Amino acid sequence: MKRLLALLATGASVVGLTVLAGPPAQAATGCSAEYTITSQWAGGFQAGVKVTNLGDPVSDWTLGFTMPDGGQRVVQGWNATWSQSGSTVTARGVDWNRTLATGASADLGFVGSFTGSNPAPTSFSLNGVACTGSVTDPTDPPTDPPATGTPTDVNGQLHVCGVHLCNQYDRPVQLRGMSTHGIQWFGSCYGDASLDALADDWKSDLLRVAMYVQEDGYETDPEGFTRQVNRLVDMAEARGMYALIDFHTLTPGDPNYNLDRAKTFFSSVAARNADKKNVIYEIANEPNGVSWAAVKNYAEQVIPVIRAADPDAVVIVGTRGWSSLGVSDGSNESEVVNNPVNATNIMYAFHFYAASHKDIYRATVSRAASQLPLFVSEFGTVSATGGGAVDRASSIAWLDLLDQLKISYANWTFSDADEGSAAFKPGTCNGSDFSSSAVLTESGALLKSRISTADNFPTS
Ligand code: IDC
Repeated sequence: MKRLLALLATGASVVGLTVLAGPPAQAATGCSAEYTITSQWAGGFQAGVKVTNLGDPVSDWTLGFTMPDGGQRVVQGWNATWSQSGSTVTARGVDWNRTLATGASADLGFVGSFTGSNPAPTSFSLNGVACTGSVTDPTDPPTDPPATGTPTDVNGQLHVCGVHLCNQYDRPVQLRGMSTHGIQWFGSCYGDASLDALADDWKSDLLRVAMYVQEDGYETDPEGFTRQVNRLVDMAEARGMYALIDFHTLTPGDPNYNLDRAKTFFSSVAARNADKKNVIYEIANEPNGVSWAAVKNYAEQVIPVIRAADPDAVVIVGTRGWSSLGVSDGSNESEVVNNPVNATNIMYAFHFYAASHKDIYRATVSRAASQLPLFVSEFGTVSATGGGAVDRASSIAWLDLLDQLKISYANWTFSDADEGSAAFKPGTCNGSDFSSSAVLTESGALLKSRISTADNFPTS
């Protein structure tokens, strides 16, 4: 267990340093706060605060702390409403973390600026009560050693259990990975070298294979695209990654337009891949301009085709309003909760683009997650156009929320497209370097740092 004072003495601005506020030997009374500087650059830094409620449950909370150096300012924060007055910083819980049971934690963070030194904050308090408690040092060795082996070795055939994705031990897991761009355009990004990097360096759990149906995709060459998808399924399998077969309908938005194509495609890929354990089927990328009833009708015709060939695979169903659970069409998750697809072992897709979709969407996911099995089969760190700047604060708020809820995700895109959502700089896929930091965009660097952390896959 680390001690705040001892660590402060060693220099709290060291990148990656974790300190605990409060003398750990004291009996737990109210709260503990754990402050970590995750990165630091000239004049700026990013920090995380993990606050744990050690007292009675709270339904609303405000965290306070003091910045000891006059030049330290919170610039932009996430997972709380942040404000600063002089050296006093306050962070108030938001919809999805406002309630904290005894022992529960909330992870918040911010980007800050500083002028002098950048010492760790002091005087953490929760609802006015000093955080004098202690928590187990996260760097202590875990009692259960992490499972060894690839994601598919450890987890085997997946299935839906309650609102979660569960592994072969019937325990919830979160898969974190990347989506291809349209394989009709970016085939050169999906060879042995890039997929080795995805599995070995990124430690990705999954590859989403985005097979557009229109826009020069499947409809132009059904057999050729089916072969390409199967090839990528095999390449993912060889590297121990799950493969999400995405029937990437987008325009037109009514999936029923492609119903016959979907039946042909899925009966083929489901039969061919039935014995594999690494395949998940996503039957309609982003329904739009169409009712939930129409999407449900489509799902109830396509799912039996898959089940007939591959009975045990998980199937993901797109939702209304570009897979926003209806929110982008002025609706919400209740239309699905009240009228779910008549099938088992399915999940519902939720997509977001962090610069466009913020608190209302996050609140929807945090509400819906206790009622519907959700899978974020596509999201971007930028705007819904796929371009523009990375919205770092919103992206981190989203990723923290998905981690907390154990919702699996795939990021758009593992490609070198000339747009902000791409992980690689333009031209990368013409070369052979997919591993160095020089080939990553800002979005790619952020996602690689999130996806490559150790998985938590229970094995008993
Ligand atoms: C975008 C691509 C872009 C392409 C466009 C049209 O990034 O290069 O020109 O599609 O095909 C989605 C879709 C996804 C979009 C992405 C960004 O699922 O196909 O990709 N997006 O606009 N939904 C919301 C955003």
